[in-house]
Amino acid sequence: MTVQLTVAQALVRFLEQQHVERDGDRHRFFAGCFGIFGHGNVAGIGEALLEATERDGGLAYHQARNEQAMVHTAVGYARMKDRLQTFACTSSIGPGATNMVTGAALATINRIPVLLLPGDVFATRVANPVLQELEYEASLDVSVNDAFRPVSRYWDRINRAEQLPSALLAAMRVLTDPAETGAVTLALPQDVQAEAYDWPEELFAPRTWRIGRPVPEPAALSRAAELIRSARRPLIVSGGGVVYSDASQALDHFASATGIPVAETQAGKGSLPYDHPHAVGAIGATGTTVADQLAEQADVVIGVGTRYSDFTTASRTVFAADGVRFVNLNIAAFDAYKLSALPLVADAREGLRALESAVGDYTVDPAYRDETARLAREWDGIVQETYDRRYEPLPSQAEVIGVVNTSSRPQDVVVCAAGSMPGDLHKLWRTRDRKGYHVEYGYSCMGYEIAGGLGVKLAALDSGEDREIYVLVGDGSYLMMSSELVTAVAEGVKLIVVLVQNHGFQSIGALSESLGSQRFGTAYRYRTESGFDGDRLPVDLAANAASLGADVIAVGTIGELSDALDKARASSRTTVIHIETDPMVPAPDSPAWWDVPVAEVATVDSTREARAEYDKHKQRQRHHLEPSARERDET
Ligand SMILES: Cc1ncc(C[n+]2csc(CCOP(=O)(O)OP(=O)(O)O)c2C)c(N)n1
Ligand SMILES: [Mg+2]
Repeated sequence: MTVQLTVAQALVRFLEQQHVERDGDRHRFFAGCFGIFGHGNVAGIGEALLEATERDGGLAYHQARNEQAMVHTAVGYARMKDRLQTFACTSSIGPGATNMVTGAALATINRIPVLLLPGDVFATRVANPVLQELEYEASLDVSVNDAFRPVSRYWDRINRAEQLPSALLAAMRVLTDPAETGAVTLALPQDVQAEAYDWPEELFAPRTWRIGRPVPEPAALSRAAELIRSARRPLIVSGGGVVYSDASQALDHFASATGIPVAETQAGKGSLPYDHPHAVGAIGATGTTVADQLAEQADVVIGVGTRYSDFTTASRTVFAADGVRFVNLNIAAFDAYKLSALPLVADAREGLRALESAVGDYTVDPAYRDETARLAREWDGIVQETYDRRYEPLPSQAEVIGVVNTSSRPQDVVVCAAGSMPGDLHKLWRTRDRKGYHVEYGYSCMGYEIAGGLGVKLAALDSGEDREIYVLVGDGSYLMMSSELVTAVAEGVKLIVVLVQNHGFQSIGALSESLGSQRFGTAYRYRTESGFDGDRLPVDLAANAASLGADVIAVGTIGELSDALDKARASSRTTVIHIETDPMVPAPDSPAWWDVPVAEVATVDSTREARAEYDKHKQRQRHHLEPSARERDET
């Protein structure tokens, strides 16, 4: 039996029938489709989505304001759903499509599933070049959508209707595979979208993609357990994989049974509550003094679900002990093998359970246990002092974080992505719920905050969860992309946005200063004859937010901020709270380094001094090349 439908209609019908199942819980994979229409998709996918509105269980359409932003929203949603559900995103051809490339990179780097459906130029080429077509003289087979290839985990162009079924099945395999997932791009030539074809009926049968929990290979497990049992100062580094695998409980058990302290990466923050007896907080370049001190002396590091970014390893300086060895438990072999580790390629939850029984009665020395608990208490005291300090006349950013944290409930979610706040949040935010901390720090993309926050809230609503979403956004990120405030207003989805005005890129300003480049080009000021060093600009972001339809409260002090947060919580509408902070008050410093190369020759004295300092740090950088026990045994 066949069904006659256009390519776009068939695609939408197929998406409606895809389900995932993990741990016995089965649900639809696509929550809907975000889209912005143009000639490249309006009459193809657009028409198919219109038909879907007439159908029971038809794919729901959501309008966005910016194509990049709609991918962020899909990512925020999928991350909140532990990658078990996401959105499709449809765009026109040309600029609508390339606007999504940044979103695709963000999704792939963070290993979050999103399905991107950019329109493409005519497959028939009869009337080319179509409006917005890139003409690449060396090959008419190329369009701007080829730019998605390196940022997609699966990429295809549907030039003939017959290609659609195999492309859809390949797309679903990648989207639902935790080791492979990321952005999947199916480029859809605008003529092909509208073409009719007789599809085999079974293409539209309900399909369930089962998400497994692979267990570690027994031999690898016993080698890893042997190494851990020999450790005197072991440390667990918990990454995003722990959260996505819902492995917090298994991690809690393993840490409690062995006494091994647990440090967290940005994506892994929240895998244990901040006050868990074995939690030592953030690790790496934005780490706590506790975690970084333990990392420096660790003899065995157990990385779980982490891809060891340079922020986590402090550019490979934080694991400083001679002979330090790594055991990496990761669903992706690529990550499991990093830092010459003993690899355990497995699901985080199953892997942790297996490790716990494989290490038997091993526990750390009571002195080590006491030392980590004491250091963690000391750090928490520093956090409290930082929350409580009152700077005048302008508050510090850390105080703002403190008030938002203390006035939020455990299940509420903080969302952030770029600027000086992610580092401060990593160190200072007291996470009490495994989904309570949502900082996009794989791509650290300015503009993710509001759009991503919208996705987080949509996910909470769809799961029937009562969570407030606190979006923390700097003035720079806000100026880059605040458009989805309008989408939040249109959808009647409530966000609490705390907009921190400090007149420019203060994170990069501080970085620039530390590298001897004197904050060049990082403040928002009028141009004078000597550069952008005039007065501050008369920008009124509070008025801007109000003009987009949000409720706005402008505050000046921490007390006023606290009142405004109460008001925002009581309201059912999206509220933007505008506060100015003093960018010159830093949060408690992390002892760790970050490798940002300084000019080797320069006329500027401050740069030359910074280079000398850089060279000193560079000498501490490690390669971690020592072969794993297995490789050594074989030689
Ligand atoms: C899209 C994008 N462009 C550039 C950067 C580099 N960058 C990182 S933070 C930052 C400044 C952010 O400014 P703001 O949001 O005001 O935060 P602040 O640094 O002042 O805390 C820039 C330019 C980035 N992360 N993302
Ligand atoms: Mg700023």
